[in-house]
Order: sequence, then C-alpha cells, then structure tokens
Amino acid sequence: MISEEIEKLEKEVWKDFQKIENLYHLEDFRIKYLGKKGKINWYLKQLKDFSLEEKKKLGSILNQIKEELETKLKLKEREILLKEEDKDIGLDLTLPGRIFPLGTLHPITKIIEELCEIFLKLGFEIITGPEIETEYYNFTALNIPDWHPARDMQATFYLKNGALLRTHTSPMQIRAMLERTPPLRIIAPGKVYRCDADIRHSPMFHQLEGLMVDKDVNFSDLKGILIYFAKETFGEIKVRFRPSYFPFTEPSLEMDIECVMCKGRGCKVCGNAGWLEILGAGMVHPEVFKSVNYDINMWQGFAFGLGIERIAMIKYGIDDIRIFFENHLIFLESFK
Ligand code: 2NL
Repeated sequence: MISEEIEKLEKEVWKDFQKIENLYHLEDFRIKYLGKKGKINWYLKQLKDFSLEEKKKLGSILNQIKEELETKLKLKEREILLKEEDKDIGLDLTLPGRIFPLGTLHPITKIIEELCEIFLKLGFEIITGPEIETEYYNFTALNIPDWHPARDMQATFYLKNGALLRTHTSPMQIRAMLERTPPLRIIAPGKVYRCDADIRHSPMFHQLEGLMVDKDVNFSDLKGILIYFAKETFGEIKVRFRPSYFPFTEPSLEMDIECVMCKGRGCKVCGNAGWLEILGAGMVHPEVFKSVNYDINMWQGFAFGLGIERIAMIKYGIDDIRIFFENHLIFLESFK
C-alpha cells in the first residue's frame, strides 16, 4: 500500500534528519529526499496512476512533509554555521591569528627615512618642494651658467613654457632660503629627473641634500658632519675627502668610503680603486647667497648632496639601479 509506504518514508525522514551534524550531511540529506530525483519527488510521480481523491490526499501529505523539511533544513543550516563560526573565532584561543598580507615600505623610502633620522638627531629640519621647476630655481640661482651642459635637452626634461623637471634637489633649498632668514639647517630629500637610462642611471631617481647656514660655519663643521653621517650609515668605516668642483660651492669636495665589498683591496664594484664615492659637498658659493639676498659678509654655509639609490646599492650590494623601479615582489619583500 502506497499510503503505508509514505508513512514509513515520513518516519525515515525524521530519523535521518536527527543524524545531520555538518554541512556535508545536510547537503546529502537534501539531495536524498528533496532533490529532483529524491524520494519525495519519486512518490509524487507515482501518484499519477491513482484516483483523483487519493492523488489529493497523498499529494498533500507529501507536500506537507516537503514544506516542513525545507524550513527545518534552513534552521539546521543556520545552527551548524553558527557552531562552525564559534569554533573559528572564539573558542580555540590557542589557534594562531589570521595573517593578512601586508605591503612594505619601498627600500628607497626606507633609506630616505633612515638618512633623515640621522640628520634630525643633528637638529636639521626636513623640507619638501615642487618637482616641476623653472630654470631660475633649478640652474640660475645655483650659479649654473647658461652655457652649462646640464642645461642641455639631453640632460634635462623640459616641459612647456620654460618649465622643467628638477634635475637635483637644490631648488628646494633655494626656495627655503628665499622664504626664511638664517640661521638654517635643512634636509631636502626627493625625486629628481634626468634624460638618462642604463644600469647606473634611471630617468627618475632620488637625492638628498643638506644645507646649513649660520654666522660661523666652516669647512671643518662640514667634514665633521659628513664623517658622522658615514659612520651612522655604514658603520665603522674608513673615509677620505677629495677636492672637487660644483658651480654652487667653493671650495668643493667629494667623500669616498672604503669599498664595502673588497675592504680597499680593489674589486669590480669599486673599479679596482678600493674606494666608493658617496657624496659631494662644499661651502655655499657667494653667488648663490647673492641670488637669495643673503649678506655674504654676515653668513656662511655648507651644503652636500647624495644619490639615494647609490647609497642603497652600496649598502645592499645591488649592481643594477633599475631593480628599484621594476616592482618585483621577491625583491621588494626581501626588505621586510
Ligand atoms: C652630488 C653633489 C651637491 C650641493 C649639492 C647645494 C645646494 C645649495 C647651495 C649649494 Cl642651495 N650647494 N648643494 C652642494 C654640493 C654638492 O651634490 O654629487 N650630488 C649627488
């Protein structure tokens, strides 16, 4: 008798329902009884051979079971999900926390922060300024003559209406001198641009410049500051000074550190010299002071400039500057 069979089915359904413990059981159960080819549908299909009266009676019993099951399954599913969530977030306090992927600061940003920190300790102040400049702030005020090769199209990116991308960080310091009155102790880090690209040059790179102006600053103060800076950056290391030339300083010098690779014996990195050039510096040229209206009989100053990528390459033994700008995650994450 089909009605007895349906009664049996109902009992079986509720007995089986009690056994559901997780989402897998629940899905198996749903397929077995409520699926297209499930048991309830199977009986519903059998009804086609019965009388209208029996079809109505048995059909409504089967549909009732179906409806009740659907609501109970929904409740059961919520109950299971809540239990699983408890397991996940609250109950097992010995589980390690979830790890979210975090980015890192770019190695160049890190070096800039480290270098700034050294000068902040010495009482310098960090300044910023525009990357789009005029010939006046980038060249003229720095005593770089009209005929100087640095002004050529091959070296400088010119924009419309006489604007250009700054080729060094010095224009920030010119602006700071015009805005302020001495004494002055400033550090200007930032992006600079030059028409140049190979394993040692990138069209965009970073510099950091420093400037101190006061009534009684001399070449020894400059050397003292630079030696302190080299020790803070590279640890106990030999340094040497060489005379040099820049249009904006007089006298000018360059500082070398003993080659970190070969310890002065000579290698590929230092071109067998045993020394690596790390910065240029000098006493601010009187022509520069004149262009910012500082009285050259009252004020003296020193300035220095260095390439951030160069410092980072020496520090981390990197031989191709382009790696800093190619965004390989393996490279970037190695600085975590
Ligand atoms: C280098 C050399 C240098 C300066 C930058 C400077 C700035 C002002 C006045 C005078 Cl406003 N001088 N800056 C001075 C000497 C050297 O940079 O090799 N940089 C990568």
